[in-house]
Amino acid sequence: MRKMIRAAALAALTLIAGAAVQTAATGAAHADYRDCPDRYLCLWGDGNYEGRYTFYPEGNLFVRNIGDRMNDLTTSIWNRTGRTVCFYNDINYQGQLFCMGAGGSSANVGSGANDRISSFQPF
Ligand SMILES: [Ca+2]
Repeated sequence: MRKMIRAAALAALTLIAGAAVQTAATGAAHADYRDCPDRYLCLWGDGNYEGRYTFYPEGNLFVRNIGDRMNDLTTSIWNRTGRTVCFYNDINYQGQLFCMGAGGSSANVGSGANDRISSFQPF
């Protein structure tokens, strides 16, 4: 029961976030790799492309602050864009963690980068 209430609250927050940031798709749970659209960069809060998520279209890959909802929470990534994307520990592209080539994916970004991403940009 407690879990259901939390899910409902997160869904409500997602609606608010969706209204504020129309370029990025976000959600609380139940997204997996099949929900990541072609030409999008997709980030998930849990391993194996599960949990909370945020999806960014290829034309909107300069994200200097990922925002409170996903800050320091990313564990898995699928880069379906045609660009290499580099990820950073801090906002404003500071403290590079790693870069992922076009079409790359990682079910778990590893202990050095897990739950650290705060910004990213394409190259
Ligand atoms: Ca960070």
